[in-house]
Amino acid sequence: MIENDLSTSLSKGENNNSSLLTRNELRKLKKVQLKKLQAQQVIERIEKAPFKKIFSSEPTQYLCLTNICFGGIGGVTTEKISNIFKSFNGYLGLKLTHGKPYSFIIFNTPSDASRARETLNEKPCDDLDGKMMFIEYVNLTYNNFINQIKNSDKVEIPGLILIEDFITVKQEKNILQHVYSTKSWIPVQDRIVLHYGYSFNYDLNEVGTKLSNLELPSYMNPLLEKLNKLFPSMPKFEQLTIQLYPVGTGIPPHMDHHSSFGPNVIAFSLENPVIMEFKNLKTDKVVNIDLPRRSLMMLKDDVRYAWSHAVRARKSDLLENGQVRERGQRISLTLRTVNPDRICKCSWPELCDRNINSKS
Ligand SMILES: O=C(O)CCC(=O)C(=O)O
Repeated sequence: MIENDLSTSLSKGENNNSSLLTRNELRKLKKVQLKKLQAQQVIERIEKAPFKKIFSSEPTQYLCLTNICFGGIGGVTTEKISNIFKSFNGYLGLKLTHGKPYSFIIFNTPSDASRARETLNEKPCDDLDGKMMFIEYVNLTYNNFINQIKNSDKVEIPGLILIEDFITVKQEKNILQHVYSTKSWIPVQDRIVLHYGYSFNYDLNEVGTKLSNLELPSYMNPLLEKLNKLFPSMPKFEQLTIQLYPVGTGIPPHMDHHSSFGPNVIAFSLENPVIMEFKNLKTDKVVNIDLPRRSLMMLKDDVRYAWSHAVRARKSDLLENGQVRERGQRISLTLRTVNPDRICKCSWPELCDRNINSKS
């Protein structure tokens, strides 16, 4: 089936110069076209829609990378892909999908998108270990893709990674069973918390004392294994905080102490979603991000070192589509590494506790 499509597309003259190619070049070209068709067919199958309905032959401002997704070959990350595209004029942002084989790049205008596509499409990419990107224009009438893009392109907080459905339903059930059967909860303001590895000093947002239960609970293992696969260079997490937020409660704006903790802070959301409020401490820009149930949020770079985050204490959240969502009880699991020497070498000295005695 794919071979047939391939011969048709080559004979239709989509590659007009194919008759001038050597046999070796023709073989390579066929291989590339085959991979491209395979990627397209996977999308058609997932979307249950034909290629022509999903993609446009005319440039639009939205590019779809049909064979690139989060955690794919070479450990694709937001940074890797945004580094590739941000040198092009009009680059606005990207949405990597998780669990689906495609991603989106958003440009200001169709001609901006077209310049990037012409440069990168079907060319080996050094930043992706030589892998080629197959790039198509998203059809503006294909709402399933347009909605996914629109939900993501309004704001990008540098360093914030959100992976939906990171935790399976079964894993969530298992974790919740364990968490709810634990007796050693500590009250903090209106919520209750559990600490593993190290305690957490909520007055200073810094690391507390080393605990006797240094091991993280074994129900965390599947999440840690998945994390290691996606981010192989991630160091071992030494501190886990579990928080139970009854409806109406939250956590005040804070930034995890720079010198206590390492460059990556990870928080999982269980049982119910919540809106988290982020504030850029230099510009005061405020951005609300919806953290879905069973998602992973990673804070690194700017958002780790130069933004505060908070869950406002209230009983409902206003969503971007204007709907009000009632809150439900939420459990969060926060993972941190601990800086052994309590020294921070971040690039935000003016916001770093090595320079200011911050009690944020
Ligand atoms: O509830 C959360 O997801 C985040 C908790 C948090 O900000 C923290 O543990 O510092």
